[in-house]
Parts: sequence; C-alpha cells; structure tokens
Amino acid sequence: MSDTWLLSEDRVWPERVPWKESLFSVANGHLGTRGTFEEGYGDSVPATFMHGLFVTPPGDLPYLAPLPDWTTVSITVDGIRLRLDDRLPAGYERVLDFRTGLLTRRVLWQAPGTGVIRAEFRRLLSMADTGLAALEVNVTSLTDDVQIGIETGLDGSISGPYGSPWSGVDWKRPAQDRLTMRAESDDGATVTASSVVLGLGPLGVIHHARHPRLTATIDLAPGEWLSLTKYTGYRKGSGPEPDLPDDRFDQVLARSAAEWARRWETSQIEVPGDPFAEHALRFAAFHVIGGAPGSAEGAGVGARLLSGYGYRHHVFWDADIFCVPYLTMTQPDLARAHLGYRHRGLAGARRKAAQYGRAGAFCAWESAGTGDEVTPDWGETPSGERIRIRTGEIEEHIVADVAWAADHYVRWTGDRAFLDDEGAEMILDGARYWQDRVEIGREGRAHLRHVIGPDEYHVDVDDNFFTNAMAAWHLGIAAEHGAGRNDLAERLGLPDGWEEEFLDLAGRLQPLPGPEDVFEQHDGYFTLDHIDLSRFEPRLAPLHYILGEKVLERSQITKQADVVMGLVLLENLHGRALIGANLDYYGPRTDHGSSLSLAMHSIAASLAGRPEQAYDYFRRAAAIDLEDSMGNSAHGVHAATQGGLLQAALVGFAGLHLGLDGPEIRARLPEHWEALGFSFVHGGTRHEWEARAGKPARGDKAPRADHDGGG
Ligand code: IFM
Repeated sequence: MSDTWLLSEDRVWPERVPWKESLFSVANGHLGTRGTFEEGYGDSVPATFMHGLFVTPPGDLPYLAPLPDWTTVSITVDGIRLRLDDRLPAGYERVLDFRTGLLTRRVLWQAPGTGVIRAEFRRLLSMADTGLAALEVNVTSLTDDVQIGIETGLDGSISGPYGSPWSGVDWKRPAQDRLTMRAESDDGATVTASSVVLGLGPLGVIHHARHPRLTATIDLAPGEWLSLTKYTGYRKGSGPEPDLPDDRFDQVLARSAAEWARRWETSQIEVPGDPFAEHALRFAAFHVIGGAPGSAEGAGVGARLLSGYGYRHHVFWDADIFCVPYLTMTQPDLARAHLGYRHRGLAGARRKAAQYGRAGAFCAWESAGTGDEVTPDWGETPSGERIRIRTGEIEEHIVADVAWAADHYVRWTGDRAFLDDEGAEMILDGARYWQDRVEIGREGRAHLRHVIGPDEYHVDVDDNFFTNAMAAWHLGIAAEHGAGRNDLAERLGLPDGWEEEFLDLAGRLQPLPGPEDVFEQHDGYFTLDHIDLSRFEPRLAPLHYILGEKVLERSQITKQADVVMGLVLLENLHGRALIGANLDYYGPRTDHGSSLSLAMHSIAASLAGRPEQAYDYFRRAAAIDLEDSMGNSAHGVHAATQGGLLQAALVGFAGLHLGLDGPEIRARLPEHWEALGFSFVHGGTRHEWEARAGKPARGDKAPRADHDGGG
C-alpha cells in the first residue's frame, strides 16, 4: 500500500462499479455525493444527498432524496460519446485523497476513428461552504485535431431505487453561464440548486424540461486542452439562489482542504508497521466525519452515512453505539449534533410510547427527519418470501443505546450544558419507558418479555441479555443524572419516589451470569441446537441465506455481538474478566451476519487482552466495505463498521478510557504493530498520544513533545 491517505484504483471492473461508487463517495457533513463517473456508466447509481432532505412518497416511508444531479458531464470526441462502458479506457486512475476530500480521475480514451484524449476530473464537496459542490474537467487532445462537445447542467429527472422524487421542476437561466433549478416533491419538500459553468466561453443551452444543460463545442489541436469549472450550490427550500464562487477550483479546494485539515487534527491515526490498518482507519474516519451531520437541524448519522441509498438513510443504533462514541472522542461537535437530533426526536419517541400505551420515550428503531418510527412492517427474505419485520415494535434496546451515547458524551466531554438542556431529559424519559415496560415476576425479578435483542435471528424472546443489561444500566444512570432535577421530573410526570424505584428495578433486571460466567443470551437460549459454524467455512454469505430463518431460530447461531457487546459497553459494571469467557462461548456461535458484529468483537477481544484475536476481527471488519465482503456495500459504506473500526483502534487496541484523573490508555497492540498514534479531544483540549508495542502496561502513553502534553 503506497500512501495510506489515498483510496485508489487503476482499472475499471464493470461488476464492481456500484460498490466502488460508495467507497469513492465524498461528503461534507451536509451533502454527500457518490463516486459515480461524470459521463455515466452501466448500472451506476449517481446520487447527491443532503442531510435532512427526506421525501415520503404516498403510502410509503421517507427516504433521503437524491438532489438534482450536478455531476453529469457528457463529453463527445468528434461526435462520439466518451463512455467507459462503451469502450474501455487506454489508461485509468482514480484517487480519493482523505486529507483534502478531493476525488480525482484521469482517463486516456480513444473512440474508433478519433484522436486520443486525456480527460481529468476533479471534484469535491466543500467543507468550508457546505452547500457547495465543485467540479473541474480538463480535456487534452494528445494525438489529433479533435472536436470536443460538452454538455452539463442540473438533472431534476434523477431517480433511485425509490423512484424519482421531484414531481415539480422549474428552471431558469439567469445568466448565460448559469442555471437555477427549483425542485419540489409531492409531499412538499423543496430544494433550490444553482450551477455556474466557467472557462468554456460562450455557452448554448438544451431546453430539457427536467434536465437543462449548458453546452459548448471546442476544437483542440494536439497538445491543446480545455478546462471547465462548475460550481453548484444547494439550498433546502425555495429561497434565493445559493451564492456561487467565481474563483479558481484550486482556491475552493484550498479552503475546503483547510477545514479537512482542522478535522484531521483531532482524528489523526498512525499505525507504523501496518499500512493496511492505517489505511482502513483513515478511510473510516474520512467517511464517518464527512457523513455525520454538522448540525442538529439536518438529521442523525444514517446507517450508510451519505454514500448510498441503503436503509433509506434511516438512523439506527448504528449511530449511537458505533459512530457517536468515536465522534465524542475526536469531533465532539458532530457527536453533539447527533444527540441534538435525538433530543428533537423525543416528541416522536413519546408518541411511539403512547401508541403502545406506555409512559416515557420509546425511541424509533429507525427514524428519519423526526423521531417517529419509520421501520418498514414488511420485508423480503433472500428467496423472495415476504416476512414481517418486528424490529420497530420490539427491538427496544434502542432506548438505552441512545441514553448510553448521551451519557458517554457527557462523561467524556464534561458538557454540562448539554446535560442540563437536553441530555437529562432524554435519559430520564427513556428510563421512564423502562420503568413502565418491565414486568415483575412472582420470584421478584424484573423481566422484559417479547423483545428482539441485537441477535435478530431470535425474534420475540424473553429477557434478552443485552436489552435487560442496558435497560438496568439506563435506570441506574437516570437516577444519577436526574438527582435534584425536581422540575424536570415533575415536567416528565415521574412518580414520587422515582429514584428509589428506578434503582430497585435496575437491581431486579440486572442479568446474572450462568455456569462458568457465561450469560444466557435470552431465556431458553442454552437449550437451543448447537450448530458447528466451522462446517460452513469458507462462507461467502450470511447463514440466514444458507440455512433459512426457521433453522436459525431453533439454533444457537447468533447474528451479531449481543452478550459480548453488552459486556463491552458496560465494562465498568461487569468487569473485563467476564468478556473473555463470553467471547469464548459466543464467538463460535456468531454468524457476523450484520455489519456491526466484527468490529465489536475486535473491541471485546482487546478488552479481554487478546490483541491477535482482536486484529483478526479488525481485519475482517475492514474487509466489509474495502473488499465488499458482505456483498452489499453498493448500497453505501456501513456506518457501524467504520465507527466500530475506529473504536476498535482507540478503545480496543489503545485501550483509551476515562480513568480517575482523565483519559488513560491500556494498550494491547498486535505483535506486528510498532505503535499506534492517535489524537483525540478531552474536555476541550486536543491530545496526541502514542501507544507503543511491547509496553502494554497501564500508563503506556507518550504525549509527543510538539503538542499540548495534556496526556
Ligand atoms: O442496526 C442494524 C441491525 O443491528 C442489524 N441489521 C441492520 C441494521 C442497520 O445497519
């Protein structure tokens, strides 16, 4: 691997194009654009998304709408369209630079009977002006006199897997080099887009009702080139046209790169001795930072960030448990923005609780623009069978997951204002839900019956370990954060004596370890069939594809980390000794049929003091997107995988945690790592630490001399 700051490729693999579009996507916390070829390609899925711009077709669920497309550029050479699916390039290179967010593609191309041209595309979404997209196209004639035709505009006819969102499209040409479009969906969502095309001289126009284009025809002699710069601004609603720069692409790039550099200051990651891991972690940070909304107005962190249509950009616990904790430690403003989204969603969570006749806030398993539940009721199995999806009704641990992210944020950042203004309310109202939800058995224990835990292969189970453990923790923490907040307790309608009751319920709900310190994943799990997973290796598909839902349900095969994850998140409560025992038991029973699982196992193995096993999980987690090992990265980069990998490095290998006097590390590095360098923010101060190989002892940290020394 040459430069770990770069994602690069040097050939076009037709069947890999949609997957690579996800990997090469760029995002700036507001907009995200898939890495599609400007000239189009076969089954390519072009899309630019804006956080929060959900559209709900009649009778359907909300999805993040693709904006009128800015990326398409048709190039003809002597009248023949440049398309790499019509004719393979003679030379090709694509590079995404994580440092700057710049995506570059260079193509050598020749159609029959034309000269050879070199086309170079550079694009970015500005980190400095987050409504702005910038594209530069240079075309050079290398061998012959050629005539180049260019068409580029705004495509309001764009459609994706959920159809074409914009039923109303109006456009105008306020200046000869500019197009402005206003697009409106059936449910009233609107966006205004404006493009300017510079550098081509006088432009013509194609008056297409939904896809107007500016055009130019330019003759090039050998060695001559043309260069166009296109800026596109997007604004939600139908307000005034967005302002557009008139300076050079490199100036826009420099301003954006400076903002990326600011982000990287606190997300530095270096793994001397392992360029693969260093690259995977930089890739992860690039996508998580760019894909997380910069403001609470927008939305939460979607399950596929801003890189594809997967899960319609709905927000799951993937955000709270996998991405937000990493952001809390490195980009606290982004973590705060997501938590603001969760707080705004409280009204929807209360509506959901009320719908089930319960008190408090029952967070949506999947949410979109508001906190209301938007999980589909029906889905399809791989064999095409229609099945009920019950996660929206009974995958209730989401309530505690949101509280966990909020509590972790408060402890790590010390942001009391968040706790006072929003956090305590979120945590208390979620705990109120549990208080109302639990059932007390005759034996005096509290139960959560009819739930789905993280292991979604077992639906409608009683006393799922993760759910009970997290709910118990949540009730306890609510008593801590709510203490003395009488006004809030009154406003939320908490009954007198609520603190004692919460603590009492927490004690009764707390799962107890079974034989040899192994927790039973849910009531009756130990009696299920044990199936030896190694029989199915090497395996290219998750087991529910191979065995079917029914067999899985009767077996101990678990979809993803469940008990193991509970023990990782609640490490302070249970102690790390239990993690090893449960990892040994559940590891061989886990299918990793979800993108969330492997990175969490990596953290667990690190906490259990097993760096080589942790590395094996880490490597497999990194392959999910970088090698498309689950076969579904075409729908977008997996947020939970990427956030999980970053935590696997910081929390797992480096062992970063809060000690009594602040952050500490307890490094356990794989043998072949010389060191792990990383930066983070604690209490508003940036730190840069290095965990070194061969010194796994507590306190193995070395703030570098040229930084704050705050380690
Ligand atoms: O949140 C996850 C869930 O745990 C497993 N199925 C996919 C969801 C979205 O990534």
